[in-house]
Amino acid sequence: SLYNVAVVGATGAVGQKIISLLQEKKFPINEIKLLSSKRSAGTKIRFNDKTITVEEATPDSFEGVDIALFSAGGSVSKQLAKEAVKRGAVVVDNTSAFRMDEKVPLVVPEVNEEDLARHEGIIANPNCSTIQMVTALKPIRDHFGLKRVIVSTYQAVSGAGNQAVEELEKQVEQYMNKEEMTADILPVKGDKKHYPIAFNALPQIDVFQDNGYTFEEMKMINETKKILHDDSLSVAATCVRLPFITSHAESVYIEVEKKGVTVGDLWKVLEEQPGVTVMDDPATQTYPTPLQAANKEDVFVGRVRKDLDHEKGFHFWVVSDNLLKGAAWNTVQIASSLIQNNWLQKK
Ligand code: 11C
Repeated sequence: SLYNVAVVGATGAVGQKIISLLQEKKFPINEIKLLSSKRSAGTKIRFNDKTITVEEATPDSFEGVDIALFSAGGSVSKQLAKEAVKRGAVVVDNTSAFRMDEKVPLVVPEVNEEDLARHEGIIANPNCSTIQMVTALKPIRDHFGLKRVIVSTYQAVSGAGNQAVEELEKQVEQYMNKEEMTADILPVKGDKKHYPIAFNALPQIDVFQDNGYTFEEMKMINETKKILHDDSLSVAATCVRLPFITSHAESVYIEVEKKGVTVGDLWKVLEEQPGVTVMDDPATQTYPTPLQAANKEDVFVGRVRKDLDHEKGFHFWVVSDNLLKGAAWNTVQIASSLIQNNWLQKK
């Protein structure tokens, strides 16, 4: 059968990718509604050879909608997701608004697809940097157990939205013209201070929490435990923004439970994991990079090494397109899984 689908945040960085994927994957659509803030309403977008005008999202926009894909920021989701559910839609939400809500499944289909079965109308899509890490951790944890994760991220500017990308491009021009670089958006649009991202590295993604970690770091910590169903897992994160446009990279240190695990063992289970591609050969300088991973759906893993001091410790490098597996592709996978498994009906 065919479904009525709404995309909320249709003109944003993630919304645009969702619209492309729905076409490319031939998602079973009867009617599509493209919704946005008042500011972007009126924009025209091509969809399957038709021109569709973006409308302002209001509670009544969701009448008759079966599946609503939200990526317009947390405040829009908080305002409208429940309104959509009230009107019969199932919501897949790309923001942090509901992720830690106990009743809301937080899902990466290759990791915890079965959690979708118990949704009550809203399903949360995890943060991009969490998604790519747990996709790589999943087979390792299943085969060898997992005690501890320490991650440092190298995150792309598109994670902060289209305006942040424009800011980077402007700063590069300013730098080349020997002008002073101006910054109004990064590290965080609403925060008090702004620093140039061009030719720089910013160890702040999202706002600071009382414990000294940023919200992005706490998202990685809390979401990883929720997705893997393991509150006893030790997770620490340092999240850093770098001046490239697409794909987040991560340096991950793990400690497994089992003794005697080798790098070859990790390669084998990672190669067998759906959604993961191993690119790892020092002899040929083979490893994933943000440019190579851009526009691809997979999570790429390389540089797998055994720790030199800790018998159960390993290091590796994970790269994935933050707007695809990190956001739009994971969202579309969730929507497809709901249909294929007959899980659209809420519990
Ligand atoms: C970034 N990870 O790169 C963020 C973007 O919670 O969905 C995704 C924010 C979120 O800035």
